[in-house]
Amino acid sequence: MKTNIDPYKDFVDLGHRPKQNDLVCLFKVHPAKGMSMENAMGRIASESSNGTWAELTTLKEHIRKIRARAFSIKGSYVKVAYPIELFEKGSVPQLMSSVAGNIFGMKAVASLRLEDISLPKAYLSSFRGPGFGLDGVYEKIFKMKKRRPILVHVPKPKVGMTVKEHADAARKAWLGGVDLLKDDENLTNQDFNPFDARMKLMFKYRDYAENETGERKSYLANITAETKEMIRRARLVKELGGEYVMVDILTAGWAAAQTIRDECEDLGLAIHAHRAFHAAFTRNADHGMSMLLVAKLARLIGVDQIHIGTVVGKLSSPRTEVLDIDDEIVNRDILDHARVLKEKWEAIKPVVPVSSGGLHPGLVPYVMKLLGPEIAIQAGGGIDGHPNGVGAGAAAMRDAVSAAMKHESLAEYARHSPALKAALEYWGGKRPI
Ligand code: CAP
Ligand code: MG
Repeated sequence: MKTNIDPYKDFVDLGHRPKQNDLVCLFKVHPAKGMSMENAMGRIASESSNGTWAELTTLKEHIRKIRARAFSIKGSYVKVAYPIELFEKGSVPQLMSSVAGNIFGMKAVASLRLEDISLPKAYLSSFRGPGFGLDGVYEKIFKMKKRRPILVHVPKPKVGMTVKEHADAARKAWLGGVDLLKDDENLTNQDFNPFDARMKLMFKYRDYAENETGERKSYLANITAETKEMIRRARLVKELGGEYVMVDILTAGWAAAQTIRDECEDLGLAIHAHRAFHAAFTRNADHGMSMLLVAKLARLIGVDQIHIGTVVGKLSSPRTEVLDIDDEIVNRDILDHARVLKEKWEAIKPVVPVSSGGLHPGLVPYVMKLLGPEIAIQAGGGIDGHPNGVGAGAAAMRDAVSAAMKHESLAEYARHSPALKAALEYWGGKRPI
């Protein structure tokens, strides 16, 4: 029996007000040629909830009741409210299949970008959030009284070094002043550098560096793999005395990230989220999904650290985007503003913002002024490219952090730091591309 309900118009209601438990999505929409905004909105709300192109004989009132409603248009920005019943709690894959699924390919839109999702408490509370979070990382892992940026080194070349070469670079960087050593995103378990052998030597050298310096040192072991293997690798890291794992959360996938979050709850390990692949769908300002939302979902699942950009480094990360992500992952009460929806994070802990990609000592003050001292600053080439080698590179980065903490200029501080002086002479304030 036909219902005589228009399959698309039924999903637009400009007088609708979202209910307390609704999820609200903010989309940037450019309708296809010849398609009105209202018609495009109806199609987006329909396909991302419980509609399709045809008038359905199977549609009943209880089903219609939980349809999405596009309820606001402001220029290219459209808001859609989704009743919570549409979603499986505690599942980011299901959320993504709904509101970030088929709709990007609809002929009704020339382009479509999912900017943000406002999550009600009833949905938010079905996730754990970070186990450590920002305070846990500072207090439990680093036991730092006065918080300064956590300094991270990513040995370069990214891949190709043997276990011994990699661990030697790590040891020099730790001794030079780096807190955390991080595998690169594409270094996992290759023949030239097998995972298990790397772990054994890295933790041995880590312990040595801790003894030598009297400082806490830690290691971000890249466990990215097929999910069962990731779990095995996380267990090995724990067994060898690690505090963290690193996961390429987007190439591994949302489900894998959730699985690892659960495993790390049992193991008591923190999670560093690398965002490799994000720019494939976040970089186009008119199409795809925002990096802000990637970071928000990562906080929801419960990573403890995530990459957010540098503004001045080698990878594209616009200033407003970096600042908005920083706000979203660090604060508890996010206010509605351009392209960002309000959120109350309730009991979900803040995440450590990670600034990385093309950084060297000369850029440290900019990053610290932008994001403050409670961040992780990473450098690969900015340490291994130092003219006097890895140890000097690490010392120069550490001294740049110390200078910025004391609000002293780098040039001034370099008078007592030959390593920093050499770095400044070599790179100055260069912004790599
Ligand atoms: C940095 C890095 C990081 C990127 C990630 C790299 O190395 O290790 O993976 O910074 O970027 O391989 O590029 P360099 P983002 O210090 O040598 O640039 O944080 O933007 O995701
Ligand atoms: Mg890298």
